[in-house]
Amino acid sequence: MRALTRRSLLRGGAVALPFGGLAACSSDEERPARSFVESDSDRVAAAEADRSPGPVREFNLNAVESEVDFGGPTVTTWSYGGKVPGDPIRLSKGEQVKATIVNDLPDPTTIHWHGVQLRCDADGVPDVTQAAIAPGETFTYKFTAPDPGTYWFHPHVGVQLDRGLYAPLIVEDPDEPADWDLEWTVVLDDWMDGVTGTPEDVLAQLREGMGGMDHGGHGDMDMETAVDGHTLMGASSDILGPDAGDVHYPHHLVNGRVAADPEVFEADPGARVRIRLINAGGDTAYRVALAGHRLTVTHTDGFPCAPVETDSILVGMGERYDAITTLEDGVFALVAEAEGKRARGRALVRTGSGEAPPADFAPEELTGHVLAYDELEPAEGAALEAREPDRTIDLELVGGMMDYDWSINGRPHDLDNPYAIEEGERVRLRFANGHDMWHPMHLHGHTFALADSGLRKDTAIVLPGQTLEVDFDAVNPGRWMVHCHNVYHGEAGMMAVIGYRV
Ligand SMILES: [Cu+2]
Repeated sequence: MRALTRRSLLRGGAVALPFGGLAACSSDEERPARSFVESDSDRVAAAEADRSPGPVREFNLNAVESEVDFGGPTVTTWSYGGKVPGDPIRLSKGEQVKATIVNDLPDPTTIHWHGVQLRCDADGVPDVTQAAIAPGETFTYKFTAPDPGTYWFHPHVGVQLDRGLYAPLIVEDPDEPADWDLEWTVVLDDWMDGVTGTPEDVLAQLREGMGGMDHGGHGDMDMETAVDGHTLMGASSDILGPDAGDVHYPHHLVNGRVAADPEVFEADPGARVRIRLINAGGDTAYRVALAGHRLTVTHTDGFPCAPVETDSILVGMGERYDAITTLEDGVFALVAEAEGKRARGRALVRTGSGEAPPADFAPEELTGHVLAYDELEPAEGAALEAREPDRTIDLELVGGMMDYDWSINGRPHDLDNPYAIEEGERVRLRFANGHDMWHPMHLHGHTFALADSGLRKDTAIVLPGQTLEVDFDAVNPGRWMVHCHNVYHGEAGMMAVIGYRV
């Protein structure tokens, strides 16, 4: 599909090609790759200098294949340091991450620092911002983390994300008045690796397409789900639509533990806890609730919002929410329901004596109020300045399960023909989804604002039939991925690049 690109031709010296001479280049938005800011350019270095890089904090990461115990099931998988999730990286805003990774995996890998407005050459996208790190090799990422918040990191190679290669990245704000006593980072993940197969097996089956199968899920929301190999059919959701997910996962992990042997968060009754929710899943949105509690949402994708109370929060892949709650006295389940998939993961909160609820316990808050984007607005100081867009880029989300041919604008995985923007512009992305599958769309290197409300996010759910507009300020030169964070949709082709013109 990507046999010979214009970029590779140009690099190979065949510079005499006329514009428009290749079938792939039909729009005036498209230019040879050399017209765009390179990730190792002076412009990228200058943008980094503008961040006034603070003290350097060093971290060592080792991507390894090893056995990992989920509290019952033990699997052989890939992770950072043999732990799932990997150890969190914590630092203060303005400090520099210096993270050295040793790749002891059998395959090349990279690290993408999800949500961080970082220098482009540290963004971890193979063939766009760096060469992938070969097995046995070492690579050092060094970047300033300018904005406080809840972020995370994972590879950007193939479907490696759907193994155990993920960990939180927490950027603290020393100036933030702490309205809580304790913090609890809660990482959600759908798990199949080493149990029913590998993510590569899953992708291979999905790519066979569903032309011969009844995909189901149309209409009847009470329909049972059905499993065929790695494929799950009939996962319908009253929020996400008739197809909430397509992959069958035997486990849903909360902080690397199965529901039968969950993590227990211990605290005193009355403690105020800041929960940092991260969805590291490959194909599962999670509806999260804490039994017996309401949650006050304070941050979306790292950035503060005006606080809103809710019973539960739906978290798409790649999204993060911070929520505060005051703990009651007893034992409570924090449940992550795999939306539409009739399966759950959980952790427990223990502040007093009492029996833990059974592993399949479903808190009533799960069927209470689910937070929606349109209830949220940015906190004071977190909003983008009011401004009309200088440029709008239309990104049509196309494809389907029949041929598993996901793409943006019908150009699967087209990384060599960036959508052009100019530094200093206010850019609007218009995601148009005319199909019955939802997509969590992620932009690298920027935190956009939903055009309707101004809510700051870097990953936003685009519902079936919805057109979602998001705005960002082009203040971070380089080449930046915009893609679906369903790892199988992304790898199948729902990925593009936005490039700053030189
Ligand atoms: Cu998608």
